[in-house]
Amino acid sequence: MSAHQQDLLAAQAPDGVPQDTPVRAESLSTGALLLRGAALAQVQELLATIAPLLAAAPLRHMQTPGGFRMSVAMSNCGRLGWITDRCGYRYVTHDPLTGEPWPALPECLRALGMRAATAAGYAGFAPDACLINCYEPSARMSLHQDRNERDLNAPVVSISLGLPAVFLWGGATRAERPRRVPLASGDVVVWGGASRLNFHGVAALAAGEHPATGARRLNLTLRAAG
Ligand code: MD3
Ligand code: FE
Repeated sequence: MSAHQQDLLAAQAPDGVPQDTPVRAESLSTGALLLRGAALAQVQELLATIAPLLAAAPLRHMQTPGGFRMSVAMSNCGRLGWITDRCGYRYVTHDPLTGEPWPALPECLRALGMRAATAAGYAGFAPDACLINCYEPSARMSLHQDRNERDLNAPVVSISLGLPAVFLWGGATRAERPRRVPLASGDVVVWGGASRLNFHGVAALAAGEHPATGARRLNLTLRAAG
């Protein structure tokens, strides 16, 4: 990682909190950059920030268009939120569960996403949606593409919190056997460019206890959806 990228990421640490774990950047494929530990200094702050949002827009198990209950529980914050139901996958401005607009995108989350995107070469990233995924042991996400966002030139920034997971990183077609990439709490990944439409998923979460989240993994994905 360049000194410039290091500076951008170091700027995320709140005042007085030393970023004692060095951030290492690892290219997963063209356009996809894994920044291990980039949000480590902010794990508690991020969890405290989203707790009240999840009280207003509770995590829920959505239905796929085919009628299956997703094992991952989801909610959103930001101007737009991603949902799935019997009518399909889409972004909506209001939470169908409460009828209210999704909670606003917290500034610390927007800033983290913009810094990570800039460090990965996507300056000008302006997220307007954040999908919050919650995995309990055995929850998984099968291989899929993210293509509901209007501007597919914008990257997706993902932040992992809590229990570790095995991310499944596939190719441009479903036929390509996915690579298994371990993701830990505080890891940030920026997915864009040539890899933006790659198939991907998450293997069934292994049981465990994490000091910050208990028996759960949360994943936040910042997106430019609208
Ligand atoms: C690569 N979530 O919410 S984050 C999803 O860990 C999703 O909860 C997983 O896949 C999770 O759609 C993986 C990493 C991720 C997110 C979006 C992507 C990777 C991506 C979009 C395009 C390419
Ligand atoms: Fe996805």
